[in-house]
Amino acid sequence: MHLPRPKPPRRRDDRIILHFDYDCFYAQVVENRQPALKSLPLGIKQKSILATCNYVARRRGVTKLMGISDAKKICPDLVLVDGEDLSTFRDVSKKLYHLLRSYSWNGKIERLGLDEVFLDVTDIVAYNVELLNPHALDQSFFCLSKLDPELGFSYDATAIAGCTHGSPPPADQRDEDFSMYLRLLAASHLARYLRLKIEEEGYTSACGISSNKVLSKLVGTVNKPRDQTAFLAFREEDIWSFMDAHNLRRIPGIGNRISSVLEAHILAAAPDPNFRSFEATVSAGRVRTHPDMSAPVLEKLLGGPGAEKGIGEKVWCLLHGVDNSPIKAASDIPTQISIEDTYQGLNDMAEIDRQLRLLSASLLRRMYIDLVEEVVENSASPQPSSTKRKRWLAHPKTIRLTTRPYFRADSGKPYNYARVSRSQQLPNFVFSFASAREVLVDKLVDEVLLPMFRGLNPATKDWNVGLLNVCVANMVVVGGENGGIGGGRDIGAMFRRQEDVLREFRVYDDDDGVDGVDEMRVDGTGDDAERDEEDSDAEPWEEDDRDGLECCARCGHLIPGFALIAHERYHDLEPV
Ligand code: DGT
Ligand code: MG
Repeated sequence: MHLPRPKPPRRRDDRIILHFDYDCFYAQVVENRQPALKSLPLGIKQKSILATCNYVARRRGVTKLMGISDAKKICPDLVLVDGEDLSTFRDVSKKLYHLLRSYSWNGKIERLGLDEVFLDVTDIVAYNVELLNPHALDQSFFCLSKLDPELGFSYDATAIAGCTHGSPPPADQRDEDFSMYLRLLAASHLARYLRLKIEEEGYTSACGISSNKVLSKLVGTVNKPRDQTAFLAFREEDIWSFMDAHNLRRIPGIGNRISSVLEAHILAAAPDPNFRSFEATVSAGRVRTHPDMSAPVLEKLLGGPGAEKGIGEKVWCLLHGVDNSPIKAASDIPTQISIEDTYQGLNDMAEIDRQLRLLSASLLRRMYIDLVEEVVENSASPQPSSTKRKRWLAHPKTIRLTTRPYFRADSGKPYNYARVSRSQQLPNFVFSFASAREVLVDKLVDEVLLPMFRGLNPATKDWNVGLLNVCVANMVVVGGENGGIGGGRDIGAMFRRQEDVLREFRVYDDDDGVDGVDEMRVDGTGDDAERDEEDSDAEPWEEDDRDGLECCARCGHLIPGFALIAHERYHDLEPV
């Protein structure tokens, strides 16, 4: 008996999302510092692999994540530059993010890793479509500010900017598809303008333009480097066939675990828990069209303890190119900061101690970069003067130590095998500006990390340490006296404090490294250098404490949606 095919999920087309991905990012950062490298094949080395390589090297057959020795065989004159220190990449990433953010009206901008940015431009695009004059489309003006009608750029609205995937609806058809087409068209010109702004800073990029994250991210890869693609698919079938053609593992949100379970189901085999690859043997289409496939079946296969709530429905939607996840409002504060390194089996306590001190020093350095700001204080009397003072933007509440034993790469053990973690409250002394950084590092290691290490590894010798990871999390935003608007009347700060109090009661998932932000990217050697969970390949669908909060367009504070109107009224009453 044939069961009826389950209903495909409904898609929403009311948003316009841009997805930017900078070309060979680390390589471009290095090239901008040493322009002579631009014309040479360049590889950025991390331990024994290439984190990335420039397009000159790619044309010679070198690929991202290739082993150094293989790359050298293919391209003997490959120039290798060390990319272990991520700080310059982070700085450039932040600069470009702030540039893009300065064009957002609704503050909905999200960074994914160091070189990808989602921007929800629904509002700015809708405003500009309203401005279009059907009799002079070729002389259109894209307005970048509602307040200043002269701020913007001229463009030709008779055609899409850049490449397209799919075809436009018939011009005589004035229906929903046509209005979607106009919005994509306006968005494509905005995307080109923003890409040029990024190029003025020295960075070329690819961009995808569509109505949700998954489609924008995937369509942006169709024409790269240095190009953009608008997804002109108006019929469901066109979206499905676009999605179907992708390798299952290439669908953002479908990681290794999900992909190996689904693959095993389709091929009627047992899942291989050790399998880690960036390719699956089945296409997304094969899973979507499999005779017994549906959201409930996916839930049965993928759900269970530790799995994300509603995972079956989510994957079913993704397979159909449906993704209603929002672009979260921007925040400068990372959800966690973690530093790790891998070793070939440390057994000497003095060396473990030394490594913990190195990791802690890096961690504190990162905390200072990301969580401390300098504020200028003006005093009027007795003589006008200004002084600079440091302040913490947020205090992480938890510190976590993770260790893993060393196994040879060919041991067949999965990356997270025997990984153990322990968390505790981060002591307040680390926030002291009065003590020297080295003193804080020593105190942190002696009083916190070494006892934690002994708790995790009670044996007195033969620890065989393969990985150490130190992470701070559970950020509590500090509502400084000058940090908010108008001192004590800061509603945003009040809600954030409420959020912080509640956050204390949230369960901190000690295992989130297994399938979440901590998941290693693909090289499979276990040789990843310093990792930064904020900057890692966190999936855009990851849970975030800031869900449900909206960004106030005037002060940038995150406010619960229900309180936004009251908050705006508060601004209206504010003395100018
Ligand atoms: P693209 O976008 O194909 O032109 O090239 P990239 O280099 O921008 O590659 P992408 O966008 O996948 O990643 C951005 C940067 O992140 C890249 O320059 C190096 C780093 N990265 C990406 N994947 C990995 C990985 O699996 N391991 C390590 N260590 N670094 C990675
Ligand atoms: Mg890239």
